[in-house]
Amino acid sequence: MSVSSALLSRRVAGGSSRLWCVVPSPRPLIHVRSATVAEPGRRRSNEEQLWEAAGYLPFTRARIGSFFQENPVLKNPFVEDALLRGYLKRHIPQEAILSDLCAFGEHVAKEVDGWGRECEVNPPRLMHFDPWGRRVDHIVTSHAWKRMKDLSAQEGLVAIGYERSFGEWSRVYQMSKLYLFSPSSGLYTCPLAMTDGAAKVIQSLGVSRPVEDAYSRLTTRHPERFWTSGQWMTERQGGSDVASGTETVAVPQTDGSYKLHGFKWFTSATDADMTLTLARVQDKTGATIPGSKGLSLFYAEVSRDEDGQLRGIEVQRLKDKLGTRQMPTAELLLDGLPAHRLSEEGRGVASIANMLTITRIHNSVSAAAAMRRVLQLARDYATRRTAFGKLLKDHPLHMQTLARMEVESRGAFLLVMDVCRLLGREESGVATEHDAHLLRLLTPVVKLYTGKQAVAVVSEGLESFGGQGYIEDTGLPGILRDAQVLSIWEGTTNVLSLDVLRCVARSSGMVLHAYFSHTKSLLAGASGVSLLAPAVNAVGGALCELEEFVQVAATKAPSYLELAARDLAYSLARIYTGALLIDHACWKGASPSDTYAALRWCEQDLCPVARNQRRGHYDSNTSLDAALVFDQSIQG
Ligand code: UCC
Repeated sequence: MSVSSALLSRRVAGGSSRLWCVVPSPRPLIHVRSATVAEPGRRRSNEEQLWEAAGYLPFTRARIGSFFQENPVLKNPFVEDALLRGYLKRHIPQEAILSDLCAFGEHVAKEVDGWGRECEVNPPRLMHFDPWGRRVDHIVTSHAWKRMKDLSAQEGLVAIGYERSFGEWSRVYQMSKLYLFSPSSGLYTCPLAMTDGAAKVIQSLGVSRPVEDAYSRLTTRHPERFWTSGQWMTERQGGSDVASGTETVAVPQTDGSYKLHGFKWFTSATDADMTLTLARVQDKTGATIPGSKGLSLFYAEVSRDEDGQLRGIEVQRLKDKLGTRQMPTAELLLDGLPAHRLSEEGRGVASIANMLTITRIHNSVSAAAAMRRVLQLARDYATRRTAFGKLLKDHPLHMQTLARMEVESRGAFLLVMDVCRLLGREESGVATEHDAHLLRLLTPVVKLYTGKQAVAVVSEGLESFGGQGYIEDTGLPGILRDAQVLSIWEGTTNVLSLDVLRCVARSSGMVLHAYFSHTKSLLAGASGVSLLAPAVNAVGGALCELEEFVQVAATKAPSYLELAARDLAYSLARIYTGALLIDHACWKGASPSDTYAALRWCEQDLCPVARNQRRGHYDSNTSLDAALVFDQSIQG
């Protein structure tokens, strides 16, 4: 058989004939690295000898080809992020902040990202027993995980929010830093979120004994003093329904302290130094009060006795999770854990709510950061990867896909930063009542919306690397795995949608009033900008629809609003984000891309709740929904 006929006989069904119509002088399809030396002891086939005689080398004989795809390179995430730099230049043009973020971004790209990877490949493990059979319950973490703790203290990743050196903008500064850190942090942002939340709770309840020292440790910049905190809320019965699912009891001690007995089912970053947790105080007969009114907030330190055993805690096992594998998550048996009550009896949920606000904001920062990271890598890759004769960046369809991700990512960033701005105003004492209402409403909204967006954008981002996006040691699949948790922990999408309804009801609609008036004021600033007119009209129209929806919904039964809750939350997020994008595009330092992003965002259905209301989705179709979900019937 001739070389050419041998090649032709290997033609693949449906393959491009271009490759095969070079007969009678076939060219190697791909350059091969030197493969001229036969492996010792192996005779060359006739076909191979023919190839050699013709001066070509068969790729099939080569050990490796000469082509290697350049990998995407992580560059300084601060320098690479035009929106972040623009936002900060607009609101806090302080040299100290900008230079700190730039230097930190460089450190993240050059070194910290590698530690994050190390956390992923060396996940924590639980050492239940020592070699002599003693129960020790040691959670063994990687060297990189420990370095993250020191780095977090040194960089002030929690402290900045409490030092308040930049007044009402301190939270924006802190969260910008966490935004740079998060995708490279090996999930260390999780313990930092809870640490920040614990500091906030302690501050709101009063920094006094027994938590004075703890507070100073949570907010210090000294690594040797720095503590992280846990947030042990979840029990087997109570993931979302904490109020009725919490079984842990607190037994009063004669010195005024308590001992906790219960089982915490899902405790994140369990190597923490202390925790805040909920339990029911037992009376003298051992009875407790059920529901939310029976829950109190407790502070406990995680410590060991002289024999090296954990005081009052047994680590049952570490969780085997889809993602966040870098971080120890455990099931804990509390068996007489010494604790102090921080809240009044029965005010546990209300007191820990501050922690929920903070961790939900951190969650949103991580979501926006995950989107930004996958985009940074994807756009770098688009300048390195050639397909169909040109770089990916020169394929308009590829660029359209990345641009759509960019719009989502920009919207998420502005929404997150606006909530951080409101938090900073509240904490520095300059917030109006209107700001406080907005913060309460937008916290569940930003968490639920960015959590969902992150999964969609990161998933799309992986696809932009083709098959490599699915290969574990590129580090890309981990971004998707870790994004998936963002819509689950700290309240699922539906639980947070119900929280939106809760705050509307508890404020007698004042949170919505603040929302409408602030969104209108953002739009008013853009009224004379003709380029933005389509976006302004779209947001203005959607806002009217939303107001009409609210008026109608106010006359309906609670079940109507409950069915509308998710669509309502999405509408609140999309409309407000549209207004923020418009507002940012009006800033004097804005770029044409800021205008383009605003226009693109506002092309989507900004008010799905009005659309679905008109379709009658909230009337009485629960039974039809259930019938569809459980459908077993075949007609005819
Ligand atoms: O722990 C977890 C993982 C930790 C990892 C953290 C890292 C995250 C960031 C990482 C970045 C990488 S996950 C477990 C988290 N669990 C949840 O999120 C629970 C979800 N369930 C809820 O949110 C529920 O809605 C509950 C538990 C709040 C419902 O409880 P109740 O008792 O039924 O709620 P009530 O009765 O409506 O509210 C009781 C009080 C009220 O105050 P008062 O009595 O003064 O009127 C409410 O106004 O609590 C107040 N309250 C709130 N206040 C309730 N929710 C809030 C809130 N969100 N903000 C302010």
